[in-house]
Amino acid sequence: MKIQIKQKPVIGITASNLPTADWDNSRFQLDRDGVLRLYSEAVAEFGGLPLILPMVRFPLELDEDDSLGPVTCGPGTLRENAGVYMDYLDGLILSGGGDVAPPPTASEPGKYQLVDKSRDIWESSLLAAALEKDKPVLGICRGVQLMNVALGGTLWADLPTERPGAVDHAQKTPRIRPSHPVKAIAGSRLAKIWGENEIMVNSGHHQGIRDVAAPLAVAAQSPDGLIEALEHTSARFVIGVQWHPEGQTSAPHVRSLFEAFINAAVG
Ligand SMILES: [Mn+2]
Repeated sequence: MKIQIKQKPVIGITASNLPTADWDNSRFQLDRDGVLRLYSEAVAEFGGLPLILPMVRFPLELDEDDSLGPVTCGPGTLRENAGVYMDYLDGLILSGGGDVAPPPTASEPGKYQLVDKSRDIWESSLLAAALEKDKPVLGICRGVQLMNVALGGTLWADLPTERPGAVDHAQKTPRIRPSHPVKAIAGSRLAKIWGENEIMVNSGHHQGIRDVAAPLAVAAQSPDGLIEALEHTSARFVIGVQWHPEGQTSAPHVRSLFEAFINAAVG
């Protein structure tokens, strides 16, 4: 499908809270929303209008242990504001980043890296709103993990120590280079998007999908049996991949994935 300028779907891309240099030790200087430009460029390349979503700490849903103090915003809870965002957006990308916060039952919470609970709550709210409004969602790396945890699934906290195998999921080479094969599950939506042949993907994750949340289904696996993609079984288009397609946009399987996502966002 060729997208005309007026049809361009607006795709929200979630951001990480990137700490800046600690120059005056104030939260106003420490908080900065950011995401690699590769995500925006991939959306633009396939006909969408990228829009980076700031991680505003809307009130009333802060954790009790949040030490940042009260935040003054306009009306509505974080969940309600996420709903307004999703009314406006045509699609959502849950981007990569640090680990989703460990569950209270985690035996080794020390294995979790760069945890940001505010971001988890914000992205879970956006996902819930997208599902409610049947807007397309593409989860990337952390994004597929967030999707699984938000809907009731679990993660491997640290693949190298908990599930060592033949496949290196934390490649040392740049993310534009693929490093391990992945195969779509026969009959899955992903298999329809790129066929059932093996594809080569990049891999930069130390956590992985363990138990799959009930509304999701396994859509692809690597040769060591690790789950590499999930898709929602009833939503129109909710897919998460464990690799970084935004770093491989010349690969035919990535092109067909982004085209399918953007076309779903057009409606
Ligand atoms: Mn991998």
